[in-house]
Amino acid sequence: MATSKLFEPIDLGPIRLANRVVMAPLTRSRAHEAGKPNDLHVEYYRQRASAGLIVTEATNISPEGRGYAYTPGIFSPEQVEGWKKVTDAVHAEGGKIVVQLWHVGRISHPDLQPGGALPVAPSAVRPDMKAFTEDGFKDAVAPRALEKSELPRVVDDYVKAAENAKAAGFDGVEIHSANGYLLHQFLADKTNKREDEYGGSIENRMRFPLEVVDAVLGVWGPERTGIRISPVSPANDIDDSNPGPLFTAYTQELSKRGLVYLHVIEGATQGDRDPKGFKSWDLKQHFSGLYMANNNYDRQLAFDRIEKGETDLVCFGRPFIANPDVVARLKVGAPFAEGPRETWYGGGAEGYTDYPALTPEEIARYAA
Ligand code: 8OZ
Repeated sequence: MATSKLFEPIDLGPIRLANRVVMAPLTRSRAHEAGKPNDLHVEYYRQRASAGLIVTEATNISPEGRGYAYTPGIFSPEQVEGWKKVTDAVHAEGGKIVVQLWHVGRISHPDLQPGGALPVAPSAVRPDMKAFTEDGFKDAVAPRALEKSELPRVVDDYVKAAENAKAAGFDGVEIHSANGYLLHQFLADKTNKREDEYGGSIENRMRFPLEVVDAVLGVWGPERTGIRISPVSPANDIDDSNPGPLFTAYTQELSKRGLVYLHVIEGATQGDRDPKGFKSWDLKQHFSGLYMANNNYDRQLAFDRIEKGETDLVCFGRPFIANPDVVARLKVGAPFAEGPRETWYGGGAEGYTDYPALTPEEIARYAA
């Protein structure tokens, strides 16, 4: 049985986490009915409540913010009701759970938009990719650039979602500012070509994301608001010509506002942790709250980075798909089961809620 600080409690603002293992936001596309979490979601998250903290799958703040079939939302009363059952189940197991607030921006498709409208983005730059619709994958289209006069309405959608998150019983929220979605599209110069005060300089490109952050802080306060960034992951055709100064400035602004944690996808998702020598963890020195490291962590690396104080929390993603008991397995050094990719997205219980935890006998055997 390993002893590591990874398994010690830590305070996330006013919330005490039982350990420093975080379940990453994982899109699983099982909300088949109007973006409403159902009984399967309740069971799935309940099974995984031994994580110190669960960050839910990315959750649409508005119909416009939706970019993938079968993803859940937090804009309708029915969705709030569905999430309330999830948070109750996690809390009953002694777990903590925050909801990840998501607007995909240009990573959508008219088939997924109200009235078949174009997806919205800072600028009309078409992503080079396919969108996941209810009729399968379709080529992405050029989005419509948001008018400056519309931006307060989008901010208000975040506020309503944040308020709904309170009604749904979450412990806090994580703002999704990563992986090439709306907020990242404003930050990055490949996708932001605006000529008003929301584009151009770093200060201007940060303006809209920070307006969203400030609005969400108005609902939850800094101690219950975290944020996720991915400074150099090429996900969703995003790129910036100079990510170092951009993400340093952004981190400093977030730090000034006292956000409780900074969740960083270090390097390229499922790839290099420091592509082109960019060490995302250097951002920790610019942030006063807790630092949450993510991307391909294994047990040893998690132990090492926590021990050296290089991270405060370690976020595991894929292991949580096929292992509801990630923490117990990490404690005894048991191997992780692998879940086949075919059941990662869509479908029902298969490959979702049917992965067993280790039995007490198995745990004892690994611990010996
Ligand atoms: C995988 C598939 C669909 C969406 C992200 C929300 O990258 C996602 C996502 C991941 O943050």
